[in-house]
This record gives sequence, C-alpha cells and structure tokens, in this order.
Amino acid sequence: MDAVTKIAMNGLSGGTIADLADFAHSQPSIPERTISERRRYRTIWISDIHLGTRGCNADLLIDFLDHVDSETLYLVGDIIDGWRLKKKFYWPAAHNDVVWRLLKRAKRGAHVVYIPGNHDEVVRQFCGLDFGGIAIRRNAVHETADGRRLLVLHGDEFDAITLAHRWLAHVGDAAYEFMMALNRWVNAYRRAFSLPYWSLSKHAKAKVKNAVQFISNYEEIVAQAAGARGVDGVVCGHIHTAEFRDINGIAYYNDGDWVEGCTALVEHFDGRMELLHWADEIAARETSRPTAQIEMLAA
Ligand SMILES: [Mn+2]
Repeated sequence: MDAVTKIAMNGLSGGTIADLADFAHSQPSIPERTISERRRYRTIWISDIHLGTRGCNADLLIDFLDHVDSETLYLVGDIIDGWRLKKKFYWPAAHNDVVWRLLKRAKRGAHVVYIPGNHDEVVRQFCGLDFGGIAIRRNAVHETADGRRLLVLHGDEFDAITLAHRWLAHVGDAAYEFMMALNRWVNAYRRAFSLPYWSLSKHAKAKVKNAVQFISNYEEIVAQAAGARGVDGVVCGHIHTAEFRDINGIAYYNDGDWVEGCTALVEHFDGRMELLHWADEIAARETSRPTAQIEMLAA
C-alpha cells in the first residue's frame, strides 16, 4: 500500500492523520479564523499544492482558505504528492490542517470538485465517485455567471504532445528540489527580516528563455484542445505558472500553484475572473495594519 492510499485508508499509526477519520469532532492545529469575515467568491480554483513535500507552502494556503469562501471549489490536481510521499514520508500538522479545511468546506455545503493530477494519479481510480461530499472527477465543465463554459482539467494530459514539461522533467527532480530548498532558505531569511515571501524559481524561470518558450507552447496547445471541445475557455494547473490570457478566442486560465507562486483563480459573482497572488495579499495586509505603520514610523 502506498502512502497516499494509507492516508485514504487512514491506516497510519501514531500520526495525526488518524484525526481526520473523526474530523467533524476534531480541530486543526492552526485554529480557523472567523468565517463571517471571509471574502466570498462564486468559484475558486487551486491546484499543485503538493501536500507531503517540503516545498508546499501550507501556512500560506491555510491563511488563504481562512480568508476566502466560495459556492464552488475546484481542486485542480497535484493536491497530494504521492510520488514524493512514496519516496519519503513527510506529513506535518499544517498539511493535515489543509485537508481538514478542505473536508470542512465540503461539509459546510460548498460544492467541492477534486480533479486529480499526475502526482496524485492514485486518486484517479476513484473518478466518478464522491467521498465526504467531495466529487472526484477526471475533468469538469464549469459554467460562469456570465454564461461561458470552461473546461477544467489538471493539464498533464498534454505532456506527450508538448515540450512544456521538459523544464520540469529535465530541470527535474534533483535540481528542482535544490531550487525549492534554496527558495525555503531565501524565504526563511526574508521572514526573519520581516520581508514578504518571494519566489526564487518563478524569477529564475522567467529568465530562462527555453522555459518561457515551453510554457507558451503548452498554453497554446491546451487552449487549442479546449477550442476543439467547443468550450469558451480552459482552467488548468500543472506547469506551476499562473496565467490569464486570450489565445485565439479561447480564454486560458492557469491557477498556478502553492509551491512557488502561491496563487488562486477566482470567479466573482458577475463572472469576472481574477488571479489572486496570496503572498502579495498578505504583504498588503501586514503593511496596512496600524501596528506595522507605527513600527515603520519608529524605524
Ligand atoms: Mn502536475
């Protein structure tokens, strides 16, 4: 039995994951903020959380989940990283807290759709089923408030026909891991000096010409495939690059990730779409706090 199945089967001994079996009566280790103050959206899309890896910014995601609510929540794949968990089991309390919040959301009546990706492909065998109020689907068609139809999928489906994953495959596990480690050190240092979160690899990627080319190829191929399906647009994840653009009349949305960019795609009640960069939101909140202003004046 692999690690993800273990989580699903609640077969771990001694871990905190066992609490989830009785999650209705359990509390997360990081307490929830009041629900009444949350910003409400019609729809939220998040993906590439990679729970079970050190790269996952669970604390930022918990902050996000505690500040927003929606009628519908799409989990667009790579929520749990089964590949990495298989190699080395890593599951801190904050990762449990994320799962707790997602399950709680479904229990409170939000329509939650989980579309497994390639890193959590073990969940794909359950597509078509509903667990704990969460609908597990291979893909979905979302209708926006202004009547547009958007195909929602993870996006690894296009790896075979695009070179987009090359920078992921070649830069690959070892180098990517190293970069993520560097990203954590940089941000631990920045936190120590009260500087906002900053994504190293996001900046590095933008500097690598080939990566930029691969990404734009990927975006065009995904949009083209969506067009062939007769929808108005597509929402995906997978390449860890948040984006929002029109490609030959097809709306291409990528909700990004919670390893590097810490982004979410949201739909307002009038159908307007927006990409939220959560590290920026936290930074803005911190500087607008009266105490922070006093500290700045004193400095
Ligand atoms: Mn993926």
